[in-house]
Amino acid sequence: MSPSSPGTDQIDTLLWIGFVAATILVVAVNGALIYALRRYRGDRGAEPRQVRGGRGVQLRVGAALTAFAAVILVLSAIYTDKVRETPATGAAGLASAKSKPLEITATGQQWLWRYDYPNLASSYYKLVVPVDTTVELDLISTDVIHTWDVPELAPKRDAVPGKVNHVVFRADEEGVYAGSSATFSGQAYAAMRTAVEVVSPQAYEDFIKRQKADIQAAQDRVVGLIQRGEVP
Ligand SMILES: [Cu+2]
Repeated sequence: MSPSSPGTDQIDTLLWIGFVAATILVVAVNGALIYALRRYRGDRGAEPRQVRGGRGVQLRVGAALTAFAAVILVLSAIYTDKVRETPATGAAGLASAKSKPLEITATGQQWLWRYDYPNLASSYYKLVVPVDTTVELDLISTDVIHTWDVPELAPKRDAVPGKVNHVVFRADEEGVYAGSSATFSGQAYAAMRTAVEVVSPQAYEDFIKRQKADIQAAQDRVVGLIQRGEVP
């Protein structure tokens, strides 16, 4: 994973903590087994000698394992807490999102994602957001449960019918981030992908203006056709 937002940094760190802890345990347990096997290997056919550990050994090993578990627990709690912090819009971000996050609605429906922006523009599949800006996605669904998952930018979250869930993230670098619908939501769920394009605030403003103008032009055309009687 290559984290590109403050929250995913912490998730990445958590994954590494878990991985290192698991590695230490695997090496320690197997090392102890191999040591014990070699050290106390009896002669072939002879009865091996019995070894008894004292109470002190048990306590010391128990204490060491407990301390190890406690360290992991505390680290995990700290980083999990940091993941939940809302990052603020930075200096390079969208000016109008400095005091409150840029709010965009993401609608999951079988089988695509639709994004509605504050100026009534909308887009399908691709979400365009400004860089260094706190974005709040309001996740809703029109049919079944979908999961919005763009791992490099945010923790994944469900879009549940009749409920609004929120994802808050701030993309630190411009680029395109791939995402998917991470819960089985019917036949074509595998094709229900999404992408987040992170652009400069100016490019974002241009994009939503263009989208809105295109939508308006298409609506005008349809209204014109109906008025001229060209649509039955
Ligand atoms: Cu889905």
